[in-house]
Amino acid sequence: MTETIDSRKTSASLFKRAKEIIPGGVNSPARAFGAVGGDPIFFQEAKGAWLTDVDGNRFIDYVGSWGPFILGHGDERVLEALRLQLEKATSFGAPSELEVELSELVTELIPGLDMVRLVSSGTEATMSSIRLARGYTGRGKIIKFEGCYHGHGDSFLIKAGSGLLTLGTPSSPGVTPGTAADTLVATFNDIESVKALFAENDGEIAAVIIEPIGGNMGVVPATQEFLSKLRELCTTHGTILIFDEVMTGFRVALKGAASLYKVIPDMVTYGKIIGGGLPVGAYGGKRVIMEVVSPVGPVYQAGTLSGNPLAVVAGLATLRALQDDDPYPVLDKKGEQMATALKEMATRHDVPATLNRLGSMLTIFFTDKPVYDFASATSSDTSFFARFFHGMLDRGVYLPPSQFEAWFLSTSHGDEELRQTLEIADSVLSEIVSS
Ligand code: KE4
Repeated sequence: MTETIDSRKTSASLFKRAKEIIPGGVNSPARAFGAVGGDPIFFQEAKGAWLTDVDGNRFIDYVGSWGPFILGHGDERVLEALRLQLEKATSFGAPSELEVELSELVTELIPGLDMVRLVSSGTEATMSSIRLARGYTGRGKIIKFEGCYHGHGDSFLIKAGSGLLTLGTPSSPGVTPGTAADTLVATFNDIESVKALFAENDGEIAAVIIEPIGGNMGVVPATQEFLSKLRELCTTHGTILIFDEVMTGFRVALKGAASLYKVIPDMVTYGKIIGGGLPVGAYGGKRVIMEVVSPVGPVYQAGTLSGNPLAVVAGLATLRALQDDDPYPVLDKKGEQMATALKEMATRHDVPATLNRLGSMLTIFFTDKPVYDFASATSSDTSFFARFFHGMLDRGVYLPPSQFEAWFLSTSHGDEELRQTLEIADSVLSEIVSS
């Protein structure tokens, strides 16, 4: 399938309308094509590994709504759960059995997780987790890592990844100097940079928050040694270690990154897959910490639609399907196949490329350097990525519109989708290098 898609006129006219009433015409800057140029595409349908845009063009989808659709779009088990729930109630603003079931399932699955609080987004989960860590420890500072993204909470918009990198600035105006001063930034995979911050701020650090497998500077896994030493350092200093698994939770393994690295954090945050494509986030941890959250303890956190039945049944159906299917070995094999083939074809076309992957999330960095932190990730040729992105898009493959994001494979990406994707990637690389 190397013919290019024919028309985007409906997308273009929708984008024109959208820009009049929505900033940038998008409800999240990550969708705005800021890093790759051109106009975002408007979609109308999705099924399995495929998207259909408003002009009827079809695309193989490697964004998967930024991670939730590990089972592909519209898994029948999720749809059936939603259909049944729709007829009963979508939200009560009061407790329901369903949120107890989802919370029980997550705490049963995840090592070291005694209690969770359900919220409506990953940002709410991470914001709440650091407020709780501050309330529990009585300390004010946090450590994050350059290139990691933890949602748009003020404390995190300092040297962050994901959409911020598409705007050319890793920090945001509007964050007060006082807030920024409480966020210390270390270098990913560099334990000495963390030790230095602890030495300079001894007794003041409430939490270290990290994506155990970075996904927002592109895929950059932490090394085993780094994560193990980070655990030791936090334990020594009485600092809460938070794994932000909004992206990696239930993505890289059913029991998350903690089960892969055998490193147990004090708290963990979730989003994306836990809601099966509907708005659910969660934060949780050891009982002694979680019981500081209101109404049991004094740390306040609340939410109108937290744990709402409609979103929760989508998450429950997704997690139960993952338990039943155990798709992780197959997803890992698909990811390996894709990464190996991309690396081979880049080499054949004499294109510098580094492939980072963990399970079904991967990134091709157009650099000849190994990528193990933010600085090495940003050595990539982002203009080359932009050309590659549009070449793929024009031929019906929808990649994340930024060098600094993860591609997501799902159980719906079959041999045919992988074959078509690789055939198209080969022709796009060939066209770029010969132009
Ligand atoms: P949300 O508030 O977007 O649900 O979650 C924020 C978040 C927190 N932590 C991690 C590790 C995340 O990856 C995210 C959100 N991920 C980005 C994509 N890399 C969401 C895309 C967007 O912002 O539109």
